[in-house]
Amino acid sequence: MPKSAFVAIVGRPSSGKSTLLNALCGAKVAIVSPIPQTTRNSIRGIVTRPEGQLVFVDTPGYHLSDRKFNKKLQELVVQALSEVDIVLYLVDATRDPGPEEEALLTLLKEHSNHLIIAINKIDDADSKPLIMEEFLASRLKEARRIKISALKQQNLDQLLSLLFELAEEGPLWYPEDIYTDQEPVFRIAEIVREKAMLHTRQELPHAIAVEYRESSRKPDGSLLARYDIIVERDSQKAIVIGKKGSVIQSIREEAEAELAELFDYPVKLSLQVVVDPDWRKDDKRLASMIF
Ligand SMILES: Nc1nc2c(ncn2[C@@H]2O[C@H](COP(=O)(O)OP(=O)(O)OP(=O)(O)O)[C@@H](O)[C@H]2O)c(=O)[nH]1
Ligand SMILES: [Mg+2]
Repeated sequence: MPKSAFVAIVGRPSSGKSTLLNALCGAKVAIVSPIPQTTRNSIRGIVTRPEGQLVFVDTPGYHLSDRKFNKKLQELVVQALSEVDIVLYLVDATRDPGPEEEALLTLLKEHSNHLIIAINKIDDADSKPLIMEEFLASRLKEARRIKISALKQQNLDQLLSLLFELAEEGPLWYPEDIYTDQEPVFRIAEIVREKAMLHTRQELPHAIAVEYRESSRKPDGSLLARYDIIVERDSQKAIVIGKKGSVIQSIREEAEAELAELFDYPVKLSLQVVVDPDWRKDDKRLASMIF
C-alpha cells in the first residue's frame, strides 16, 4: 500500500514557502517574489514518489494585521491547518524570530504530533540556523527539525523522507503525472500578478490584484485571455502602464513567455488597468479572489 498525506506549508511572509513548493514539485506551481504576502490562496502542489503521494498546500504568509484583507489570508492558514494530515512549518533563518513566529507557535501547538519544522535559507550568508534551532527546540520540542535551502534545493530529499515517515498508508489522490490542480485561468492570473508585482516592487506591489475577464480559443489553438490589473489609485495606474505603455508591455511579454513554458498551447494576453480604491475592503471581490 502506498502512503499519502495532505501537507500544509505554513510560515511567516517571505520565509520561502512557495519557492519550496515549486522545488518539491519540480515545476512552477506558485508565484514567488521578494515581496511579503505574495501568496494569497491555498495552492496545491502534488509530489508522487515510489513511497506514495504528498499533496502540499501552500498558504499565505502568516502576517499579524487587523485589516480585512490580511485577516482573510490568516483565515486561510487556519483553515489549511485544520484540513491536513501533516504541517510543515517553514522558518526563515535569516531573520530573528518575531511576533509572527510567536503567533504561529501558538497556532501550531495543537499540531505538534504531526509537525515538521524546516529551517530555510541556510545557503544565505546571513542565516543563523543554530539560533533559530535553539529557539524552536525550546518551544516545540516534539517536532522534527531539518535545515534546508529551498532556493538551492539542499536537503529536500531528506525533507521528503521525513514527511513520508509521518504519512500513513492511503490512496493516491491525483494521477501520478499531475503536479497541481489549479485551473489555467487562475494560474495565468497569478503569473500576470507576479510580473506586475516585480515591475512595481518599490511602489505598489500590495495594491495589485489581477482579475479574469474572458477568454476564447483561436482556430490555431492559442488562447486569447483578457485580465484586469486592479490598482487602488490613478497614480498607481500610471506606474503600471509606464511611459508609452512600456511597463504593461513588459508585464504582458514576460507573462506570455513564462506561460509558453507552462502550457502546451500559446496564451496571448490582453491586459487592462482598472482603478478600484476599495478592492482590499470589498467582501465580494475578496471572496472571489481569496480561496
Ligand atoms: N537565499 C535564499 N532565499 C530564498 C530561499 N527560499 C526562498 N528564498 C527567497 O525568499 C523570497 C520569498 O520567497 P517566497 O517563496 O515567495 O516566500 P513565501 O514564503 O511564499 O512568501 P509569501 O507568499 O509572501 O508568504 C524570494 O526572494 C525567494 O527567492 C532559500 O532557500 N534561500
Ligand atoms: Mg508564497
